[in-house]
Amino acid sequence: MTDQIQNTNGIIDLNGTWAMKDYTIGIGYQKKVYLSERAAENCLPCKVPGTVRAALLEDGEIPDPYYGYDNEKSLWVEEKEWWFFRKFTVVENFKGKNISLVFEGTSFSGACWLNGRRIGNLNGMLNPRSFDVSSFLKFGEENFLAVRLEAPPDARERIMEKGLTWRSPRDQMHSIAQCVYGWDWGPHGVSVGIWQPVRLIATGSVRIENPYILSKILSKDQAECNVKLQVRNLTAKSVKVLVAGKLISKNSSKEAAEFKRTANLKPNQNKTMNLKLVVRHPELWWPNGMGKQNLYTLNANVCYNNHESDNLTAQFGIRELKMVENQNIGEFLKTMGKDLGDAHHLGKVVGSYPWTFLVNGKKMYAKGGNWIPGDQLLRLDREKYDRLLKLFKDAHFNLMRVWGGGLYETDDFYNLCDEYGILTWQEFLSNRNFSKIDRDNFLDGVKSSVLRLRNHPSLTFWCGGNEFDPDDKGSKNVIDSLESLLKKYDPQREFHRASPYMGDDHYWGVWHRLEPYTNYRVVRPFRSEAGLNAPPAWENYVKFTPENLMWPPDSTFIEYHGESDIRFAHLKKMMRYADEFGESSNMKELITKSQLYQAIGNEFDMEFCRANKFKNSGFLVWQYNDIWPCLSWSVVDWYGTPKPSYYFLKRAARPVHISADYKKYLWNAGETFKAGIYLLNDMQSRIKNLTYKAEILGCSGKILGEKSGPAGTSANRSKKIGNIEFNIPDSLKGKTFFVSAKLIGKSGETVSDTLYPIAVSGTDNPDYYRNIFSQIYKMPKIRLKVEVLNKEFFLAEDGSGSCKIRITNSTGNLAFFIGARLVEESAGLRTVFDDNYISLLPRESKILSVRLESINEKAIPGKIHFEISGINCPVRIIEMDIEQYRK
Ligand code: BMA
Repeated sequence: MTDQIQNTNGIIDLNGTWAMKDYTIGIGYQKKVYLSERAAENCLPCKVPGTVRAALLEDGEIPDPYYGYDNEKSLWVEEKEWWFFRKFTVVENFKGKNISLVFEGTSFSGACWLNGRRIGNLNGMLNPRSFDVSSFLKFGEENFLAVRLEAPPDARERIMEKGLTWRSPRDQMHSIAQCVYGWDWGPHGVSVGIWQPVRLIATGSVRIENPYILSKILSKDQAECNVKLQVRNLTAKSVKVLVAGKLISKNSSKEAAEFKRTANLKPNQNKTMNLKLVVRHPELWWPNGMGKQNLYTLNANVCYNNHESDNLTAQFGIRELKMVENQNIGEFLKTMGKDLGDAHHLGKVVGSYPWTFLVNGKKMYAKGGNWIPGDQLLRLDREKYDRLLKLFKDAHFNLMRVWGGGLYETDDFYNLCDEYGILTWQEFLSNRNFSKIDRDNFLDGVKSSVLRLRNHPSLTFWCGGNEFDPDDKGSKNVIDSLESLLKKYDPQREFHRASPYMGDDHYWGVWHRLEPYTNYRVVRPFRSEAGLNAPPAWENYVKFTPENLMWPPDSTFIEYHGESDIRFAHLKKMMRYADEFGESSNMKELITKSQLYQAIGNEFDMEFCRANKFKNSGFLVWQYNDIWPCLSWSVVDWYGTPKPSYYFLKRAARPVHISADYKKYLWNAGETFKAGIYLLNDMQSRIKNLTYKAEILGCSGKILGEKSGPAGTSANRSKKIGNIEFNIPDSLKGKTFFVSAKLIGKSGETVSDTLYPIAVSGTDNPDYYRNIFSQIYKMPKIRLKVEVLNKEFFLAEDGSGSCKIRITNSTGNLAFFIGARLVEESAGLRTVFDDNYISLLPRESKILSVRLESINEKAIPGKIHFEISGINCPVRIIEMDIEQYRK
């Protein structure tokens, strides 16, 4: 493959199609395939950035590893050495320039050769490499680039049982995302390949690098930007250079500040230039829900001998972030000491980081999730990030924890977080203990990532990693060095040694220890992990599950595509929760029940944390996304389809929301059920003159109790606005009732609403949860009225459109857990629902807005169908004739 490459701004892109070939370890090198005259024959095409397994799949050489147990069929990739080849020409006028060959990420280790000469080693998935190739390149003729890579040797030490490979987490030895060895939501499968871009960068003999922009808000009308730039003299003589640049508002394209400075550089000197710039009328960057995401660009260049020698651009935002102490932290610290039984929950150190985010002087309650790599085969295109992060923003979320066993996320991820107002915290490598790590290699990877990411306004602080003790003998030293390195390269950001540590909580009693979701009712300064596991939507589940493993659920399969560890009894846990709604008779039903529990549990946790706002300063659901098609804690599955839990959390995260808090959901007849009613206000303005209405409803929709009152609270505050109590009669033994709460606006409109099922035990055992909600499956059947409000529909040239669907319950009964989906949904035609998995009180009606997104207009078929059904609402299909909306 030879390309005539265009030079744009001194960058030569070497991404695209390469050739690849495997050898037994050592053999490719022995055969000297890095020499063009000995180049391998019968190569396969592969995409860069990309991985070997992704290429083999595309080339039809392996079955889809995500189907059934087929992951096993391509793990042989880890046993081989892989060679990648690329031919290219470089235009004549590049001669005399300083040219670097940059690999932004290769997995895992190896070396590269240019025109037969070894130019250096590649070592570490998270370690970019840059080589000076000025004297290795040929100009105006063909160049031959060869790269050799192999998996780390411990990838081959697999845990096998029942002929299958299970997760094999180990002490962190390498600069590699730990989850590639398998995690409890992902299979074993170490990615080999050039998984990040490759490019040649050509400059003159003085370079300008590593911009670092810090902003300070001086007043409403003025901000100060401190710009640090490194200017590097590549020559062996003293030079005088001119460094100039501009700050430009992305919003208005207007220039906000400019600078011009001369500098004298000694031979080979690397000089840091500090520039203090004043920006008048700064347009601040705000997190999602608090204001606009205004961004600025720094364009800078260095001139030497009256010619531009190098230039750079960097995106940044003007915002100030401080972490401040939580309310009542003293109270928490008193109990914390006693509470340290399980180091995994709170870390071992008594004390707390400040956990409240203060952005541009305003307190922000954090709502969001935990992020893991988006694909096991590392097919990480911008569209995929965009869908997931846009959904995240739509859910009123504002904080993502980039979990430590994954990646130091990509530029696409961070650029989108900047654009969508998603704050992040980025962790470094995860797991257990760092005593065996190649420390220098690890720190080298960290340094590159910090230099790459530190200007993003979305990035809040750095964190050592996930669930390990950063103070134990093996790790302390490494974490201390990490901290010093971060102080040096990003002094303005805080560093947390680990998560959990000093006040953040990973609560796993619910799910791993089978506790009911009301056990989430423990106030911690910050809840950074908690969640419930559920399979993806039925129509996605069937895509990766072979027919013969479908029903009854096969425990090995569920574990393989679930917690990836045969000892974890995944199926048992799944049934523990799903069976509260009664035994299932098919997989589709089991999925619905499992998803329903996940949805209610997560919603309750978010609402409980919010109700204790600023004693607790945030809730992050474990986990937001998936690495492959699986049964996991994710709220959006690998296909990009939200689970019901996504919509329950979205409602629970509404800036203004009403919620109920009860200490348990399994009661006995004769007891008095009590719930506190809370008004949750994340707006920066106060709420007044609203009312609330709480009701207790029987399964048939009959009102058994009622309470209403005024609702109001000050800005950015949660407040208990009322109580509802209900003496549970004997007649409800073994039955279910519902608590409904509504926040009602001045004109009688519903501002926010919520509904919770509560069970009355049929036995005397308070810990017997099986079947407690089975009455829900016997509720009177309701035929829903479904209408498409066609007038709202349009179809744009890019193939996007939107419509509204009105769903009405015209009966006197309750319609529970109603989901809508597009039957024709596919990778090329996606939907985004503003709300879904709703319930309707007697005679209630709700409107769902649906956005259709397709690759192009033609990807939308002539007719589309929405399928709507609820637990007690038989399927309704509505058809829309798209033809009439085409131009
Ligand atoms: C925590 C996380 C993950 C894990 C999750 C569910 O331990 O940090 O490592 O996937 O719980 O078990």
